[in-house]
Amino acid sequence: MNRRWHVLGAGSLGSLWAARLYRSGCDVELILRSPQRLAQYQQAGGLTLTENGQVHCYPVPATSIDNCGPVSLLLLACKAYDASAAISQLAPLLTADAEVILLQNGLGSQDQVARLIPKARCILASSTEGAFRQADFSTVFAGQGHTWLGDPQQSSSPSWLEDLQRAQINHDWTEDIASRLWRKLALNCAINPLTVLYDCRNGGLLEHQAEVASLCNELSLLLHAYTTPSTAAGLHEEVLRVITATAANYSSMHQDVAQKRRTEVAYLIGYACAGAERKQLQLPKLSALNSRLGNYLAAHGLPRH
Ligand code: NAD
Ligand code: KPL
Repeated sequence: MNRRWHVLGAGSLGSLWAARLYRSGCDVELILRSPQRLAQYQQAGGLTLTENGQVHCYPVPATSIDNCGPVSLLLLACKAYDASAAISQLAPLLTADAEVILLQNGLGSQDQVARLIPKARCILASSTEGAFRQADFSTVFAGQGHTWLGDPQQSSSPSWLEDLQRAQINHDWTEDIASRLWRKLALNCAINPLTVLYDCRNGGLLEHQAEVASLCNELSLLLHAYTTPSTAAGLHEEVLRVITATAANYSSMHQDVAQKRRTEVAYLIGYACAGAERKQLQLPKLSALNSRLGNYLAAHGLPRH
């Protein structure tokens, strides 16, 4: 089918998606934030992707936001805290039947975006793929994973899933994407803030098992309040499994802090604490952790939110 993919955000995941879609024969155009950024991209000659030790450069076509034509299928691949501003810039370009895939981690940004583009179909994504930027327009595909996609408003699956299949982007369509996002959020809340505060790899949390267990207890209560009982089941066991399986890795939040990058804390533990408050749930350990983390970030010159 003759459809054009637009990908906003030539960062880690945006580049990973754009390169794979492009090489599978899809019509893809990257949207860069300015003509200057476009000139830098053109000088680089395309997106470089390192995968299993092999390096390839893909000359994916690109445009800047001010020169972009109509957008009917968009992958929004920026950080959660940039999503609203990015979609506000693009909103005038969206066609009447536009579909927008929201690839942000955590929760909260998806609702903010959806409110700004009420006529578009917003598809939510939750991904366990791992990629990082080696240099400008150069990305390393670091961890195979899976992406779940779904639309809380409409259960029918979109026809462009066939493009993901062809591009070998591992994915599944789910009718309960909200529960997937909540579960991932709970997992991230149980692991990431503690790795920052103890300045350790994920495996370092095995020395703080009581703290992890009491957090999982509270996070399970939160999942019960917002999702189905099966979404809350076995959270502590899964958290221990992930800590063990990723023992040698630094969590994404730890990496952000170590590189002095803003974190997505407002969309992770910040969102969890606000959700608890909305339901009048007392989650003292989670709330104390959020305060400690906020103080730590501020002391390191990073935004608390
Ligand atoms: P990233 O910082 O590498 O890339 C984001 C890109 O968006 C940057 O290049 C930035 O310049 C661009 N951008 C921001 N605002 C823009 C605008 N208005 N116009 C044009 N470009 C704009 O981030 P990432 O690692 O790709 O993460 C994206 C989302 O995916 C995050 O929510 C992250 O938590 C989630 N995620 C990432 C990974 C991973 O391995 N990288 C895995 C799972 C989930
Ligand atoms: O997703 C993660 C992250 O680092 O953001 C894991 C590895 C699951 C830790 O929470």
